[in-house]
Amino acid sequence: MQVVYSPAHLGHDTTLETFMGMPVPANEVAERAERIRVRLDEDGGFGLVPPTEHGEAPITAVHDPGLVRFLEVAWSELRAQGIVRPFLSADTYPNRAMFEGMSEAAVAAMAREPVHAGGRAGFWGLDSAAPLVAGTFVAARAAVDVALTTVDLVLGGEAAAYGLCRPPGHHAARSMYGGYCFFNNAAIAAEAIVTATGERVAILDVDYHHGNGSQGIFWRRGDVRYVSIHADPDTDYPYFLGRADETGEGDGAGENVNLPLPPGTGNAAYLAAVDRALEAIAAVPGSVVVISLGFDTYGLDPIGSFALTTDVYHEIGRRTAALGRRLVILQEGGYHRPSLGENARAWLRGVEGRPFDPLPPAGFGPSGAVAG
Ligand code: SP5
Ligand code: ZN
Repeated sequence: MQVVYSPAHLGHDTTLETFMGMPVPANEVAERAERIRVRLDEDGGFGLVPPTEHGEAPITAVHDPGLVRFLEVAWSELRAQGIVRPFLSADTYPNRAMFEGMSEAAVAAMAREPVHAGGRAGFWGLDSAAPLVAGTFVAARAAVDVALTTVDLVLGGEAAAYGLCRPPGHHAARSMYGGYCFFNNAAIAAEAIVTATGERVAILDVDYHHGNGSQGIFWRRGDVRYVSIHADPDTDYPYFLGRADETGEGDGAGENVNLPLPPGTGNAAYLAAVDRALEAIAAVPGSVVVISLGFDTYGLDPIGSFALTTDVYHEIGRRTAALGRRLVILQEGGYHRPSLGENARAWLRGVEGRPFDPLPPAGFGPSGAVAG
């Protein structure tokens, strides 16, 4: 299988994020993508290809141009305003209750983008855990090109291809970044596939977290079905979306399928949810599925509570390929760094119908794997 990768992600060199007001070591770090790249290289069955540039038009097909401009200038503006920080994080968010009692017209007129960098980050951002640094915009643009090049490979005839996107994307909505995500790589890919083929497209989101951004972008759309298996938002980020009764509206009524699972979910219950998700995808026409692939469902993940094992990723990949559709597989989350490469290798070998033979731990490989 072809793996699309760009070293531009290294510029998004996060070391800290905030969690409930405290600086903590960043979870979404460059080492994640490097671990996966090195491990797939050690496997020997994957070919690495660079992305090609696709420009801004596919991004503004799903995102507000104002979000794109903000992300482009956010770091330089922070510096220009003399605010010394290792990363940009919001000061104040426009909580919906701030505008309570005001008419929609009054809110639209008054809730506008401020000048202060911490206010602008609040205007466009969902949460304080998505650190923005000097290289973030270039990295996020490259992640979109990775996703769109993966689409090109599949529309060009590959049965499946894998885009090693970093930063991830599924929390980014039309006019909002957050949750370690800046541009919604999977949504941009799905939109590009609809435009290129005229077919219906399904997104299967198996990251631990609900992909609120993908759900929102396609909420009223009849041509993109969003199916997600994730931790119950009662207990997990993003808290305010992801419940089973969110099914879409208008042309999108019934096209949004949320399968929330409780903390502690293990292999058997997860696989049962995978079967339900695959049924929901098989029920609609179309030849291409976009996968939002996260490994934060792994038992050792530092921010997840599920208990999946590496061999189950192989089985999920196998069952997903058994749909008989072409797969655009895009990396989302997964934060237990030592297992990321092996879990990706298991999933992708499952898709290819190759058996899963575990490799020795990272650090002992022939190609100078990342130590630790
Ligand atoms: C793409 C993706 O996986 N984004 C996840 C964003 C999660 N952001 C909130 C992280 C909250 C971490 N909670 C840690 C609890 C540890 N006990
Ligand atoms: Zn996640």
